[in-house]
Amino acid sequence: MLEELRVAYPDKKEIGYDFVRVNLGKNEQKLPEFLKINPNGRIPALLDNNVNKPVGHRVFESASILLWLVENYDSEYKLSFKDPLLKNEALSWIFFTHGGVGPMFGQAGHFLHLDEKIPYAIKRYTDEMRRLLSVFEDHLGTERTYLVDNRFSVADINAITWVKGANRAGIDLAKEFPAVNGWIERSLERQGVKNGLSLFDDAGHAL
Ligand SMILES: N[C@@H](CCC(=O)N[C@@H](CS)C(=O)NCC(=O)O)C(=O)O
Repeated sequence: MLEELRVAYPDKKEIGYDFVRVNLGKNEQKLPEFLKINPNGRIPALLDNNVNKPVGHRVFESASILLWLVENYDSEYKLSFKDPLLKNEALSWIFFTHGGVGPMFGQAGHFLHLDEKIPYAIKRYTDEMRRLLSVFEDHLGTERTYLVDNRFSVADINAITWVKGANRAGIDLAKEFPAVNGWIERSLERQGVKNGLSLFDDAGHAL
């Protein structure tokens, strides 16, 4: 999101940021100084030093971070919506992704990579991945390029990092979900998305 904002508003100095790597292997996300930013001890988290000076304002939970950024830095609605109906449609997709896609994809990844293979759990969560992907697929169909109003927005940003990882769970997006695949390919062509993703490896770990 920050890289998309930087592309959209190249002259806005306050969009600059420091990317701080948190080593999950060393449990750095549970250290007291990190818990001050996210009391849940998980990444990502944001400390916005442009407000509430000198301490800044903390934001945790990925969707909350994205919404904070568009509400405060997307003054021309280049990645969000002014129209109340479109704004609410975007919120619906953001909640759908945050409450459904994130947790289910996360559980699928957990059970797929566990040394002990538990067939019930793997089937349960990969089936749920497919069900959620089919919701995106049906919505996008042949008419829509992006989730809301046919333009790339915070709703897409919130979803694509999860969805693009479906192939790693053995789901062939191009074959099973062609509309979703087209949406992901279109999104990944964007300079802001490329810049943002260049900070991470394919599995989503910070480089
Ligand atoms: N609902 C949270 C999920 C955050 C989450 O699960 N983060 C993982 C990495 S993707 C994490 O920090 N795991 C380390 C831990 O649980 O200690 C969000 O969207 O921000």
